[in-house]
Amino acid sequence: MNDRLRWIEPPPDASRATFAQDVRAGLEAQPPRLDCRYFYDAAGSELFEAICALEEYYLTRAETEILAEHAPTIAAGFRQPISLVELGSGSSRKTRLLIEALLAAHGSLRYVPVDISRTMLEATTRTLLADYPALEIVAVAAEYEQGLAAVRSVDDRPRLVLWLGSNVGNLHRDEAADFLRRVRDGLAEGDRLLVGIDLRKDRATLERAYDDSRGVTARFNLNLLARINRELGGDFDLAAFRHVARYDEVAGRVEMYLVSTREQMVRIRDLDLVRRFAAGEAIHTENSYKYSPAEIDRLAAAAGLRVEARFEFHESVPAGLVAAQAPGPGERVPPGSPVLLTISRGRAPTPTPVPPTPAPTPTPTPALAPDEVIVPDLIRLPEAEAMRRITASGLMTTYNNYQTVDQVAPEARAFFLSVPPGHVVSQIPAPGTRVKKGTRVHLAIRKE
Ligand code: AVI
Repeated sequence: MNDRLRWIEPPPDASRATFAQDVRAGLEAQPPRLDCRYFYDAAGSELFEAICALEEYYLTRAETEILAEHAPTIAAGFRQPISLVELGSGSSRKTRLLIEALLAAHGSLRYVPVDISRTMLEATTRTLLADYPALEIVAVAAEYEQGLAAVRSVDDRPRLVLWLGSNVGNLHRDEAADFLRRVRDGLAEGDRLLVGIDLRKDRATLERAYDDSRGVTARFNLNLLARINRELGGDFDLAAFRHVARYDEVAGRVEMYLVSTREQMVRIRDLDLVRRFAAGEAIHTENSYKYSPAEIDRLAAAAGLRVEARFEFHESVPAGLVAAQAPGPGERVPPGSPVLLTISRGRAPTPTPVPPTPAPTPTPTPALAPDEVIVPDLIRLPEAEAMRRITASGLMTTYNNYQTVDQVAPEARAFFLSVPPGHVVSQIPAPGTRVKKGTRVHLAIRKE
């Protein structure tokens, strides 16, 4: 027992039942998917820590350097002891920089780490309490939703809410805005929000970061299947699935897949489920969205937030350069405005035109079930021809999205402009994806 530590957590059975339901729904879906929230059991959290230490995974390094540089300034923005709430706290390693700055500024601090890995939280809280005698911890072993409730319940001090590590990137853009709006709704006058967002950048840097040379990210991805084996009595053969990470520059996201290397049957005992995988069939396991500065402004606006300051990391300019600040230093702002600070790496984009993204699965034409088809490659086709091919393939058309160049991130513009107006610039599902007949194919068309 420690009177400086309090726990908030949901009943364990509820989370196991949700895991089982989500795995069933994801594997029965076409194309199959698994939710990236489930990466983080004890083994997955450790693998994620190993990813953060990789040279190729620049995100952690960039954020750490920014915090090292700016933690004292951020702490000085509060005049009294605060609650530091961290959504998705993991090892809290980077957060120590802020914890130290806040303790130095105010003498005491309440830290509210929210993480779905109870094991990781236990280890983290133990060392933090030992290292910082003036620290009080309310540990929330839960998902973000319960974390949000905890944010609201810890309400007798001003709050700084942290959402670091580009965790925002694992939500679709509209989900990210909804989530930030709910965070904002839980904030009171004078509270602040600090969000770590990864900028769009060149494909090579991104694909290296998500498919590292030591295969740590591959093990992290495959651990999801190992977890299903451990917790739900699955019999996935991990050697028969391959890790794939690819950057879709139009959508601005890195997608991760586990691709079946051969035709195989997988049984999951506790779900009473048998699933056939064709050779080349891909399970979609994660999206990691990247943002342009304009997209960050749109995200903040959609969440009812205003960007007060951005700290960008440039590889060529070390240690957390302030690239832009709005409003500028010394400007007056209405008291109590919720604040979004954006931290990122901001490396100059590579201005090379990028060819359309290849399909995640180099499908060696697996035997298709009678109700299945492979999505054709429609990129660069005239809209009418693309629509004709969709219906000819047994798929369905849907409303298309017409884009102008100013709606596209700067990094994707060269590719966008290489496609004639009225032609397809992106499609969902991606070419080569195996889907049920009748699946709707959504196209983005260059408008002008
Ligand atoms: C936790 N999240 C922000 C990481 C990311 O970059 O999307 C998870 C990750 N996936 C592969 N590598 C790291």
